[in-house]
Amino acid sequence: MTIELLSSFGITASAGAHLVHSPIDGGEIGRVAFDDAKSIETKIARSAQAFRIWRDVPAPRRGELVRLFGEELRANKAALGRLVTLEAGKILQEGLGEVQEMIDICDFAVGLSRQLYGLTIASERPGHRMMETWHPAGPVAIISAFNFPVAVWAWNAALALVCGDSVLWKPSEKTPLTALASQALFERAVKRFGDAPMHLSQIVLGAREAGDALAKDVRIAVVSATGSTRMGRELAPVVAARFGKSILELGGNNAMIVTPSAKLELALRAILFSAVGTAGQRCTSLRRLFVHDSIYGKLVPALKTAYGKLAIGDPAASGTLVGPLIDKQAFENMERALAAARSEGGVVSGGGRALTQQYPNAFYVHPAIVEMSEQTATVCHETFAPILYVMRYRDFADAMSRHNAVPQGLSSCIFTTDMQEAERFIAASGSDCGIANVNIGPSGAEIGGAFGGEKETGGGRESGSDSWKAYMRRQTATINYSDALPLAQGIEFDV
Ligand code: UN1
Repeated sequence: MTIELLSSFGITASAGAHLVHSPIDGGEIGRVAFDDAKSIETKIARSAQAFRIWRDVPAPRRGELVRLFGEELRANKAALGRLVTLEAGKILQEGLGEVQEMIDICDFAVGLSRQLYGLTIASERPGHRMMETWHPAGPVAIISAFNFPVAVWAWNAALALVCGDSVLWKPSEKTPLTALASQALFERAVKRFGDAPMHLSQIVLGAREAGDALAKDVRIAVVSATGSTRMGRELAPVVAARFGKSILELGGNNAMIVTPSAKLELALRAILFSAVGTAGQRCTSLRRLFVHDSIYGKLVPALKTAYGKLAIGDPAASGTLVGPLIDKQAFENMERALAAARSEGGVVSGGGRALTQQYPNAFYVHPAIVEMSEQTATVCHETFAPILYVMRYRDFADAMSRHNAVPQGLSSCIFTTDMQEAERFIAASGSDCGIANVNIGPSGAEIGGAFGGEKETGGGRESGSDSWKAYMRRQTATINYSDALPLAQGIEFDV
């Protein structure tokens, strides 16, 4: 199946020292060669060259290339979605959803290509005008993670391309095939477009060293990195040391508060999708649940019953809701977190490996619910697995302060029909996260809003709203159309 799928994109992925495994059964699905220092250097030089040409192409014309790419994605949605399932292990519905997210951001970027607006500003001097122009920033490096192997690249690439930048993509070493397939679709769009510069979008394959090489290089204007807080902590100072710009989308520790007035059936469905969807491997996955004491006895048992009915298995099969974890290490991290939570007094339901007989080389797990009396160190740490820590609360202000008492600040939500609680949650003194939802789970954001978060999440914003500004440089121009030369601030300076 893999070979046929890959060949539909015109790729073979059969040579190279790096083996790619499917998390579905642990089997090998391809081989790729990593770039060495020399080939990375060549690619950066080519990217800089492509940028010099692309920045002068009118933005609406640049949008046309992204429009064509969106068409390729539409035509190949089923195949690319299937490949995402095969390589990242997410269920087919989510694989398709991920490609839809790529299509959506392309549409957004096409519209944006005619709306890269700057301001006209009133000058304090007579016969003068001030204006602000957004210019292309330069080559953009995109470092992406295995869990959204293609959509996160597209968020960045679609915007960067209409903004006049070239892009270099280092995908996770766990998911190079979906990257090669996306690049192949992009090349088809380039061909139809006709006169785009060569090497406008390139892939750099490799592990950490490849990311380092991109972070260090002064020719790369923007480094957009998605991954763990640890990765961001190492990468950001390298980019900052050369005064490059970075867009960081790092760890999350997303919570939900369920209040006495909440519609419990809605909350239950939202909890399920956000806590066990993508096997708990979204940066927006629900990890902490604060339940009001008065409804705890109703909601938590219902949740446990629903967990007991989850279909765990082959993510390509229809009806499956929970696919495998990405690899053995992810499973070990889950085990370690559950053991630590137990030692801190947590009561665990679920957890442990599933389908071991059928898939001895893959890592399927039973999603876990862990009832905690306190928000311990383990709860404050992001474990990329389906573990939901559940805590009781009595007082709303106390729930709010515990909600914010973690190092991460990506996504958050409240289930309530009480207007005061809803407004307090999204007020300045409410959730400290980049995303705050009311009666919606923390995951599955639409592309139209800015995506990202605060604190250890890194502060970057990608995707919708005015996130595009991070891919451009701002220039303030003051034009004097008078016959005099008045100085600002009324300064006199005459000989
Ligand atoms: C990620 O997990 O890195 O909001 C991105 C969501 C998706 C994107 C998640 N649209 O869950």
